[in-house]
Amino acid sequence: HAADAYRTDLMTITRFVLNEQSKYPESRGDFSILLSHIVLGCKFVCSAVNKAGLAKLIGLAGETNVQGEEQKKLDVLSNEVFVKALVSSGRTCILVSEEDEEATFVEHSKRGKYCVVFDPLDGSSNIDCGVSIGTIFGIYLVKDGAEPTVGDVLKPGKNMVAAGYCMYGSSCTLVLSSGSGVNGFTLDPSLGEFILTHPDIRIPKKGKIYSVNEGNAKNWDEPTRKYVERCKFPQDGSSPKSLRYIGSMVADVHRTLLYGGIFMYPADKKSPNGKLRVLYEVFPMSFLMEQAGGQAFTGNIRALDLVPTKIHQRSPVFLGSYDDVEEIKALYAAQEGKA
Ligand code: P6P
Repeated sequence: HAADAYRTDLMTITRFVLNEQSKYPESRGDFSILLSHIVLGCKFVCSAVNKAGLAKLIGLAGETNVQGEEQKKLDVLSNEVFVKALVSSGRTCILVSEEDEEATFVEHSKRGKYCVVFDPLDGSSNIDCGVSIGTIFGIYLVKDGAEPTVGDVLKPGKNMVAAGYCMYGSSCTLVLSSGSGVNGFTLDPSLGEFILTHPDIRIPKKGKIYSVNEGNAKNWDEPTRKYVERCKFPQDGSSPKSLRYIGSMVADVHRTLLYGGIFMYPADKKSPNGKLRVLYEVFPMSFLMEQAGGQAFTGNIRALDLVPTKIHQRSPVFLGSYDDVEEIKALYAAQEGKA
C-alpha cells in the first residue's frame, strides 16, 4: 500500500534529542537548542557542498587559514555559518574553530553555558574531487557565571558532554553522542529533517581494515611500523587486513565506526605530534569511538585523557575496534618497557 512507503513514526534528530532531554527533568533544554543550531549549520553546509560544483564556489578565496593552507570558499562559508549559528543559539560562550587562530568569546548578551570546538569543513582539500568531507564538533559545559577563558576549553576530551560529525557525501549523515551511546541520522532532503537511520551504533570488537597514510611509512616509529607490518604479514596465520585510506578523516572514521578496524594518524619524524588536531578532530572522534565500544590511543595514553595546552595542538591518534587498538597499545608498551 502507498501508506507502507511512508514510515509514519519518523524519529527526527529533534525528537530524539528532546526524548533524551526528558530524562533530565531539571533540564531547561539548552542542549537541545544548541544542537538544533548545529543541525541548522550542517543542513546549510550540506546544501552548499552539494551545489559547490555547480555554483563554482570551489576555488581559492585567496586567504590562508591559521594552518597556512589556502582557504577554499566553502571553508570560509562553512566557518561563518557555524559561528553565526552557534552565537545566535544564545547557548555558547566560547567557540574554537580550525579556521580561526584565536578562540571566539561570545558577547555577554548572547552568552550561554556551552563551549563548542569544531572543524567546520574537515578534509576540504578533497572538495574539488568530490570525496566526502565533513564537520566535526565537540561540546564542553563551562562553569556558569565566571568570565570564560581559554582555560575552559583546554580540558581533557573525557570532559566533553557531547561530540559528533556530519559527513557530506552520497548522503548527508550526522553521527552524534551525548554520552549514552552513538546514533546516526540521515538528512531527508525532501523533508529537510535528519531521520534516525543508525540507532545505537556499536563498532565491531575487531576489524579487517587498517587505515593510514602509507606514504609516511619512512618516518614512522618502531611500534607503528611493526603494527602495519603485522596487518600486511600476520604472524598468527590470520588473513592480511585490507588497507582503506580516503584522506578525509570524517569518511575514514565513519567507515571504521560502521565496519570496524583501525584508523591511525601516527607521529612521524617530520611531525612528532602527528597531524590531527586534539580539540576538534582527535577528541570528538575518540569520544564517539569509546561510546560505540571502541577505543582511542595517542601512542602514550588514552586519547580522552590528554590535557591540551594550546587550542590548535596536534596529537598522534590510533582509534577504532577495541581489540585492534589493544594490539598497537601493547607494541608501544613494549617499546616503553625497553626504554
Ligand atoms: P594526509 C584532511 O586534510 C585531514 O585534516 C584529515 O581530514 C585527514 O584524515 C588528514 O588530514 C589526511 O592527511 O597527510 O594523509 O593527507
